[in-house]
Parts: sequence; C-alpha cells; structure tokens
Amino acid sequence: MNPNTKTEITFEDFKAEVLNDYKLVVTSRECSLLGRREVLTGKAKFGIFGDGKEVPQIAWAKAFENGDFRSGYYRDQTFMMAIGELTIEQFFAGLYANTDLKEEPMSAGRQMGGHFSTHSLDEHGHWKNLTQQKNSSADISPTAGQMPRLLGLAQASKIYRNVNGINTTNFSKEGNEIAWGTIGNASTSEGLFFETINAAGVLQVPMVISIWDDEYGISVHARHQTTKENISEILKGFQRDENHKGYEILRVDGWNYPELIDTYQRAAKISRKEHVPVMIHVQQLTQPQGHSTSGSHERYKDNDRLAWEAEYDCNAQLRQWMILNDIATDEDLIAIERSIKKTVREGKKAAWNSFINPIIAERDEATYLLNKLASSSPNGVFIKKLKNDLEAIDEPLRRDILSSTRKALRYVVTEESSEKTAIQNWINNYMNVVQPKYSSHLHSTSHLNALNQKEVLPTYDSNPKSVDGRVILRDNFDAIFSNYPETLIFGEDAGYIGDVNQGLEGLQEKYGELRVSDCGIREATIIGQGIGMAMRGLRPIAEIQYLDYVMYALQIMSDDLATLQYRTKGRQKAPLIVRTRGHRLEGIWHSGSQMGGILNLLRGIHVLVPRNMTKAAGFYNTLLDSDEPALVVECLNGYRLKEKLPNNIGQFKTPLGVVETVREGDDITLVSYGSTLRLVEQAAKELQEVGIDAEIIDVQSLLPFDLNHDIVKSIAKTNRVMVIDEDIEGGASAYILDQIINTQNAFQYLDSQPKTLAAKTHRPAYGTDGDYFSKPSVEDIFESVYNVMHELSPMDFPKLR
Ligand SMILES: Cc1ncc(C[n+]2csc(CCOP(=O)(O)OP(=O)(O)O)c2C)c(N)n1
Ligand SMILES: [Mg+2]
Repeated sequence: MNPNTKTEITFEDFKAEVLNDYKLVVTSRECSLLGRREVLTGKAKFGIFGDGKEVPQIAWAKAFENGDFRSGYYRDQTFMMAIGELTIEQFFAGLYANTDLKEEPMSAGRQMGGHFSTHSLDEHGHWKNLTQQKNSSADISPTAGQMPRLLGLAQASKIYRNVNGINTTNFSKEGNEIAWGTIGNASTSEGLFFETINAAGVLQVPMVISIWDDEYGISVHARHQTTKENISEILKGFQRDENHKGYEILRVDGWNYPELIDTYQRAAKISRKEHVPVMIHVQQLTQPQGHSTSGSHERYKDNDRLAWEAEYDCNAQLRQWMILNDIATDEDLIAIERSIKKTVREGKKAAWNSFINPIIAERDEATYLLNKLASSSPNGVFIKKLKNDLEAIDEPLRRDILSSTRKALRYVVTEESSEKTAIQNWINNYMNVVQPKYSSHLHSTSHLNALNQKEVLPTYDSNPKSVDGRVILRDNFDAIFSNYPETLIFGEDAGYIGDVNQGLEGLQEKYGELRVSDCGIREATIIGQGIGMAMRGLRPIAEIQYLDYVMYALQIMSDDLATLQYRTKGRQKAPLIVRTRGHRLEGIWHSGSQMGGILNLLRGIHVLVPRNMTKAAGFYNTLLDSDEPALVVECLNGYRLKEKLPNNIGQFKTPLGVVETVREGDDITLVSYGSTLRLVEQAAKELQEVGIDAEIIDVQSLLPFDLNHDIVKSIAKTNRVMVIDEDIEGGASAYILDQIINTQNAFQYLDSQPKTLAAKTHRPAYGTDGDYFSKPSVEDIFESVYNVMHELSPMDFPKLR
C-alpha cells in the first residue's frame, strides 16, 4: 500500500521501492566509511557519522511531508539524503569545511560535518515557501540542545491551526505540519530533554521525537545514563489514556525494516491529525565505527557486544530480509554495493576538487606575487624560501597562503617597490574577500535588519496624562497584538493575570489563551517555544519572569538563538523577542544585573536596556518591524513610576545602537543605563551644587553599542569619563569602557584616568541597606565623580574623607 495515496502497489513497485531504500542506506554507510578515512588521512579535521542508524531514518523519511520540520542531531545523514537535502558531494563538502554555500548548503563550512539544515530564507533573507519543501532546523552540537526549539516548531502548527487572521501562505497548511525530533539515548539524560517532553505533553503539539538507542553515549553505557536503562520504560507515565491527554509512546527495533515503516506511519497519522505528541523509542541500534573519529569503540565494548552489533547492524538485517523475501539475490546486492562504492568515491573526489581547486588558484596567485617580490628584493632568498615552502604544500589552506604572504612583508619592510605594493594590495584584498567567509551573518543582512529601523519619537497631547509605566507597556502590547496577528506572548504568569507587573493586564481576555499564555516554570523551553515558532514565521515574545532566571535559558539563547543566522550563513532566522525585567529590586535573586555574562554569551542577539517603559515599548515596536532576535530588560523598579502617556502608542520606535544624552554638562561624561541611570541623575543634581557639571549619557542599547560614537564626542568636550553600572566590576562596565577606549578611540581626549564604578563582587544583599551596601548608591556616585575632580584640582575640590 502506498501510505500517501492509499492505493495498492504491485509487488514489482514494492521491490523497486525497497531496492531504492537499500541503495540509500548503502550509500549513506559508504559515506560514513569513507568519511572516517578522510579524517584519518588528514583531509578533514573531524568526523561524526550516521552509520548504524540508517534504516529507521528511511522509515522516518517516508512519513515526513512538505512543510514538516526536523530538529535533530549529528546521526541523521541518511534521513537528509532520503528527503533529497544531502548529496554525496555535499556530505563531503561539509567534512572538508567548504565555505561555498552552493557546495556546502548546511553551514558553508562553519559547522563540522553532520550538522544539518535546509534553507528557509533566500539569498536576500526573504522567507521561502516552507510548505513546499522539507525543512530541517539547523543542528547544534550541545546534546539535547535541539529539544527546546523542537517544541516551538511543533507549537507553530497548533497556532496556525487555531489562531485566525495570520497569513499562513509560506508557513502552514492548516497546522498539519509535524515537528520531528531525534536524540541519542544518552542525551535523554539532559534536563532539556525532560523539560521539553513534559512541556509538549502539556501543550499537546504535533511533535514526534525519535530516540536513537544504541545503548551508549560515547563510552558510557546506558546503566550510567538512564534509570532501568530504558527511557521509554521510565516515561510510561506520559502515555495518554481515555481520561488523560499525554503521549503516544511507541517502541520498535531499529533493524526491523517493515515494523519501522509501520511505526512511523502510525506516528505521523496520530500526530498530524490529532496534534498529539508521539515518542518513538528506536532500540537495538549500533555504531559500526564507534562514536566519532576521536577514538575506537573497541576500548569500551566487549567482544560479545561487538559481535552482536555486527549481526544486528540495521543495514545487514535489511539485506538479509530482502534476500529472505525474494526482493533481491545476494548477487544482485553485491553488484549494487560495488556500484555504490564507486559512486561514493567519485562524489568524494568531486567534493575534494571543488574544495581544493579554488584554494590552489589562490595559492598560485600568492606564489606568483611572492616570486616577483623575491626577484625585486635584496632579501629575495628568504622570500623565495617562503614561496617554495608554500608551493610544496599538496593540500594548501588559506592559512598557509596568508601566513607566507604576511611573513614576506617583514623582509621588505624598509623597501619601496611596485612588487611590494602589489603583494600588500593583494593581501588586503584577499583578507577582505576571505574573512567574511568565516565572519559574516552574525546578524540579519536583509532589509529588515533592526539597524535599518528609524527612530519615531513618542508624541504627546498638550496636557498628557501621567500614568504608571506599566500602563504604557500594556497599551503598547495591546496595539501590537491588534496590529500584528502573528505576534504572541507567553511566560510564567503572563496569561491569566497579565504578568507579575500587569504589563499584559486584560490582554488574554481580549486576544485569547493561545496568544497570551501562561507557561510552566521552565525557562529554557519558553525560549525554545520562541525559537521554534519564530523559525516558522510567527512573531513570538517569550517572557522570562526575572532577569536572574535568564540564567536557566542562557545556554539555549547562546548556543541556539544567538548562532542561528551565523551558523546557516543567513539561511535561517528566529526573530524572537525575549522580554524580561531586572536590575535592582530585592535580594540575591531579584536584583541581579548579570549583564557582563549576558553580553559575553549573546553576541548575535541585540541586548537592550531601556531606562523607562516608554523606551521599552519603543524597542518592542522597532523589533517587530525587524527580523532579528533581541533581549529587552525592563527596569524591575520602574513599573509604578509615572511617565507621560504618548498619543502614538504602538507607533513610536526606539532605535537600536543609539545613546541618549539625558543631561548636558562640561566637566565629566557619566555613562550608565537602566535603573542605575536614575541614581546617576540624582547624583548629577547634587554634584551641580558643588560646582561639578556632569554630562549624562544613557547607553540604552548594549548590543549594538553607540553606533554613532556619540560618547567619544562627549568626552572630546569633557575630557573625562566614568561608567556607572550595577553589574560587578569587570562586567558590563568593562565592556562599555572597552568600547569607548578601543572602538571609539577616546584615549586621545582623556585628561583624567577613565573610571568605572560597579557593584560589590558579591551578589546583592536583601533589604534597603543590603542594596545600599551592594550596589552603587547616589553617595558612591557623587564621591567617585568628586574624587576625579579632586585629583584634578585639589584646591577647588578639597578631600571629602
Ligand atoms: C552538552 C554536551 N555535553 C557533552 C557533549 C559531548 N558529546 C557529544 S556526543 C555525546 C554522546 C551522545 O550520546 P547519545 O546521545 O547516545 O548519541 P549517540 O552519539 O550515541 O548517537 C557526548 C557526551 C556535547 N556535545 N554536549
Ligand atoms: Mg547513544
């Protein structure tokens, strides 16, 4: 029976299909075997392959339809081949790290082989029609890191099926798409796995998770990984029944071809139609070549296990089954295997040539120029040696080319010649061309890049109402939800009560539980929901209740969200907005301001720190008209502070990477942001009373940072700078100072030592005094600034204490 058309097929057709499947699994295996050799002979650096997992992936591919999404890991090469998204040449191009996206469409060589993806965006960054292609979200290496996003990919189908008014053309056909996950047995030990499994059971989304169980995680056996050594056994409680929603849990042996096909068809039917999550525990899989090219499995598997693995190798079992069922003879299969060996070898060769030939051409340019330089220089012998050494490299890399040419310049440093100019120009040009191959696309390069969004100022009636800051946010979210049907917000307490600070008050009632929703306490998968849904065209706003708890989600934001554009060279995006609130309030876990850690880990995500709710609302409006991810940190102590109510709610936009001078002065530039800014403003007033005229700059946007270099312009006037921040020393203040000194080159203007004033190294203590003795106070700021002036002019500013 053809599962798609439900029509009967002839035995001949059936045979042809099985033979095709066999060809594919043999091709995939041959790639793995040859891939390992390429690493061992030094042509590639590292290899991790899909051998031993081929047959289940064939069954899975048969159930995978256009519009569906994969979120998996490095064992899935056979599946990618089966859905037509990975050729032999591309497999090897990945292994060699070919930087040409046409040759290596997974990541243009940025990720090690075995990290798969498809293109959701065209070369201009515009969405392709995802319903007409088979989709794979881009893999990451951290085990179970594929799980949080899987949840969001599945939830998108639920939103598309049930929320009216969204333009679904490119993304969904009535929410019929399944998000298919894969994970290794050992990686199910990760918290992210359990968190995702629970959340998908609660949310009831069309997610099918396959667990490839080979009993090992590198060398560590299941007895050290999983209670009862059996993940589906211990997850039995998730099984749905007549009275309770839950999972459909299926088990199948990974070498049993007909049962695998049946299992995957059943799983797809349940999940696609009913939006029920399904777990398929695929047992008895093997690793014919061990875990990766880093070592051999003979070190940790005994002879019995190795013999069992040889017998139950899924490809060998399929082969035997085909012979037993008269689908092919041994001779037929030997012929097929031979011919595939040859095809794979040829594909490998072609991939190597298209990797190495452009580099050899580049090397030839370099040796030509080196040769000319050598003939024109008194130091020619040394340059000649560099040239000869470079020429002698059989498989040159770009590093070799640059290393030789850059070193050559040292020999001619005192000379002037056209040959020298030629090679200087060549190196500069070469670096301009080559560096982006490794560094481009950290951010969106489409016309929707957030930096293209122009500022729109809030406007006010002549007598504006003064309201609590949270009212401005609430009214602005209201405008957002009514203007953009594809937006949705979710988080702990974000639904029914409208968030802990009432910034979403009444909005669930107005826009429904799917768009304004409560979540379990599970920050990593809240972010995962956002990543997955954003990858399928929705505009999620994921709320993390407090900045302190971003820590739980920081790993997935850093590893997955922040790297997505970069690791796909701009072919996937997740314009997720993460909303949180932080900075000083109370105690160790409600007044954290770990901005230094965030800045270090989230390059690729915009990090915005508005000082009030009007600014924050403006950032949301900017971000929704752009296609990039961002973290917005609202001031936890600002929701009840009064702000003027703008009359263009939903329209005004705060630009990214633009600072604001909130007070002008001549003596010193004070740079700060967020809640601390209010203290700096107060200190500036008091400093004025003793004759110190401070200029205050609100950074507002930490990433990107002051793109117009306005801070250095201020320092050119005041000749002094202090950065004030409630993060610890060496945290965000060090980052800001580095930007000012190194990027903005402020050193030349400084007449006093540049200073930072930060919080104490310990976490902030509870209570008003705890705050006073933990974070910079108005007096601390006053005295620090005063001391700068004292050092400058002790007569005018005598010692305070
Ligand atoms: C968070 C994290 N920890 C450790 C590793 C190193 N590592 C890579 S694969 C692996 C074992 C995974 O085993 P399993 O999930 O069973 O998948 P298999 O390789 O057996 O298919 C480990 C420990 C990693 N990539 N990420
Ligand atoms: Mg395993």
